[in-house]
Amino acid sequence: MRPLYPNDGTTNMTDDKFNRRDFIAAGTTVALGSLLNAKEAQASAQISKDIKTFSRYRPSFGGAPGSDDYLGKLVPGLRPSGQAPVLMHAPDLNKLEWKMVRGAKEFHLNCQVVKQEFLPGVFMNVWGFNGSMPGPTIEVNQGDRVRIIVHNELPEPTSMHWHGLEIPIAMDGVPYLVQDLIHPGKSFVYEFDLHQTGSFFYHAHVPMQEAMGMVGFFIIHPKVAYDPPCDRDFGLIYQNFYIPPNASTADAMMMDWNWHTINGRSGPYSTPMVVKHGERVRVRLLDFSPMQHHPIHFHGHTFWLTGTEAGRIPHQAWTPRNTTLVGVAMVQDFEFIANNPGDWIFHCHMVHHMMNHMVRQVGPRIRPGNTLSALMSNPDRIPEPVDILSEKAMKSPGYPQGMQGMMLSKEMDAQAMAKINSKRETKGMRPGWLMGVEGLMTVLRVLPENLYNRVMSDAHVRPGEIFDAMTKGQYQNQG
Ligand SMILES: [Cu+2]
Repeated sequence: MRPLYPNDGTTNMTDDKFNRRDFIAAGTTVALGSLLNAKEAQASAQISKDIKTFSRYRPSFGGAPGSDDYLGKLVPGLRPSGQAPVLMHAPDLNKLEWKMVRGAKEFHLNCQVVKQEFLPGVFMNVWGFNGSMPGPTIEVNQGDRVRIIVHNELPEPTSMHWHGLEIPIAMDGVPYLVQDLIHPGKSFVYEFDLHQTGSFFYHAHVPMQEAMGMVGFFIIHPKVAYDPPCDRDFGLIYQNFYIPPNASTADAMMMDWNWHTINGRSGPYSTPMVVKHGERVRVRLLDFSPMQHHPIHFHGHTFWLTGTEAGRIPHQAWTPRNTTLVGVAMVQDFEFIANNPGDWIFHCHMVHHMMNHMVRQVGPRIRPGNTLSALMSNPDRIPEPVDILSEKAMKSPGYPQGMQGMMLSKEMDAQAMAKINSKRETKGMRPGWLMGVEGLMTVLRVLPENLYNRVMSDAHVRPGEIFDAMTKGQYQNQG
């Protein structure tokens, strides 16, 4: 075979077998060869550059560990330093409104039984605040004085704790030890000053109420954003519940779980986080599962652990990670430069946490064409379950049990998918993307500016359009 590069000294160009046609072919190869050489040289120069410097627009190493730019550690966002921080966005959750009353930001927190939609059309009875589980976010500033009036609309007494806050003992919310229980129909006024900053949270200080979902974020921002400033700030609360297959009410006494939620929804109903290519992004992870810890993993980027439930970590102690273990009642804040365009999965790595409503051969949700409400409306007619073992693939030894139909019942699929895909945050993702996102999984989308604007506008976007454009590099590369 003729060598690819005739000019590399291994081919005798005066060989008498070398005819005119070969000459033309060789000419083409020479041209192709120099083109390839040029391309290789370019690639080699690029990788040397990517090792030495950090680019906010392409995956890159950024110099020696210990340098400020190493893995983007201290690379600022696109907004300047010295400004107020961006507000936190917890997908699928609201903020708790306040009014200034007698020198304090006054909030009303109503403890309630809540019907929370875990998946489209799948409503679960849990406990929360102001119509939502988890509750709405309290978001304030360092130096504020807050007054939080807690109204108990639950069928039993409660008490509220402000997790991580250094406040006077009478405000700490532990029943009997520091205050009397707040009885149904009664209220209690908590009031205190805030000298801290960070990702804190509030929760009922009654264990079984915690297991029923009674938690919410309590975010305290510094007046001026910490350097390097972030362009985006997200918050995610991880929880799990045991809800028997034929029921819709969480059983808080079970030391087991089969449903998982992020901000009150299961994947793929959790709304993706959408950021612009090149931005600096913070994500605050709070685990408020009753009994389960979550190793949270993020693809395509390396992030820096910059805070805990106790507040900001000094730069010197930040650690780079791809997975971070968030224990019960812990928070991990992390930051990264979104320099790798794509729809990146963002998930707990425990295999059983990447699934929903795990059941075996019981429950209406594995009976094709049946929903819980259909079953409950006609309890005399119990439909046949799916005989998973009659299916060929299921005869393989060790094939996982009951893996089918974990996401949604078949009857609900079309409607549910339409509900999920009608959100602008999901526009242009691959058709069928939601089959790969369940339980404690969500998606963080890093979109180049032109694609970001298309997704976040009202434009109709074809399924797969944005993903295709990213894989084909059809965007302006600012780098
Ligand atoms: Cu987990």
